[in-house]
Amino acid sequence: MTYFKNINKITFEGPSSNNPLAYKYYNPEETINGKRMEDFMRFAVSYWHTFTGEGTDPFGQATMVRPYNKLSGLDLAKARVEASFEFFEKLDVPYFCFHDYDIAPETDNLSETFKNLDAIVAMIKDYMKTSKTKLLWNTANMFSHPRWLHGAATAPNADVFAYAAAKVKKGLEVGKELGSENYVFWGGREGYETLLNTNMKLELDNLARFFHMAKDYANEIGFDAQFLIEPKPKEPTKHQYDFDVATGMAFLQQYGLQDVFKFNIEANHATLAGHTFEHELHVARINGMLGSVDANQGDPLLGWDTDEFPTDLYSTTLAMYEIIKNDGLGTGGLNFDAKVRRGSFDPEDLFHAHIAGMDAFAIGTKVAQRLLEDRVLEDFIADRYSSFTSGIGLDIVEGKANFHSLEKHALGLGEITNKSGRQEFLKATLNKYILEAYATVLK
Ligand code: XLS
Ligand code: CA
Ligand code: CA
Repeated sequence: MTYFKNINKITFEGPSSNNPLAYKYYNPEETINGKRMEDFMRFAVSYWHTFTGEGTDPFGQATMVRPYNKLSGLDLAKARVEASFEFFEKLDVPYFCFHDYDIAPETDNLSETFKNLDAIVAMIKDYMKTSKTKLLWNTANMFSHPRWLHGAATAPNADVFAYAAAKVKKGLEVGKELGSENYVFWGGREGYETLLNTNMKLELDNLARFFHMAKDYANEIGFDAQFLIEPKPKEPTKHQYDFDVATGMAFLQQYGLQDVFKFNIEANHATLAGHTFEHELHVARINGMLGSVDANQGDPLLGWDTDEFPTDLYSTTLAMYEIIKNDGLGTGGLNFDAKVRRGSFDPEDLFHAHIAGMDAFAIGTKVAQRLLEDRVLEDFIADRYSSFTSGIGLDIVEGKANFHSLEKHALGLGEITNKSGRQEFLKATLNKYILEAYATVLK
């Protein structure tokens, strides 16, 4: 059966194309940083928003028109698999991601849930034999069902902890079966609402115990995927334990897990934490912990996780600047953890949304690559810190200075002269590069 009937394979037609169902800037064959764009960007479709999401919000019912809407249970799950592989092929996308709960129905009986999962995983494996689309990461949904209302690995109830362990154990087996390149741990409800009823120390100790057990089991079964923590500051709990990259790093170091994990950084989670997307990417990068990216964007007027498709070229440019400086994402990729708006309910909107996101990142990549080639920010920053390359500055950096030598230096100084940070000039330069990229691309 064909699910997306009026849509042909999406191809690169270039910026002058007026075909809405074509890539204008994303050319999988073009070279970025010595790699084909497809291999460098490693775009992924997220199963939950694209195939499982129904368009509900706290005030309204489902709006999405989908060809499999009338089905339920395992029939629905199977139809979604068929539709998803048709979608991957038509979009020509190299990766996808899912939660266990997205692909197969959960019941109140764990063995039954596992059986459902086995049936769908077998079907996906079959499809993957003839598809180019691979699994970027899988994860376990431990936040939707009421059993997780107080958390999973940080729940105050040991039975819930055990249930969570069983789910992740299965998730690691599924990841291995499907050749997943990463395994994601997003905090879900791992956080708290009020200290009046919370033993934070025990909850954090338990979370670390859980992660160690997960790694032990992955090693035991020979599943060598990169483990990723996905920080988020709030929502669903008021205080999420994996607030941001810096908080996550402190936790990993405290519990001896720093070599086990890298970070999966989501744009909308960064802004919820009061950071920019590029701040989170930068903190992870300079610490060698940038693993993968959930590519989306929030809405500055709304204070929650809106998971919009990324179209802001400043954001994609500055994100790709970090990613190119990181020499790509290794086993990670750019996963569209993004959903079409409630009002964009046609199946065709799923294509428009992904095309918009992929083109926005392709433009960002081109601009970032030029900025780096011309060493626009690099040279400016090097000059700004040049006082640390000789004299007393070099002594500081090389560990040769102490408070005696620094006092002596300071006493010999006249008035100190500072240099301008030239922020407005640099922003104008960024504008120039974005506009020039268009001009070159368009000519
Ligand atoms: C929710 C998260 C979630 C993770 C995977 O806000 O983004 O979807 O990416 O569990
Ligand atoms: Ca995410
Ligand atoms: Ca999100």
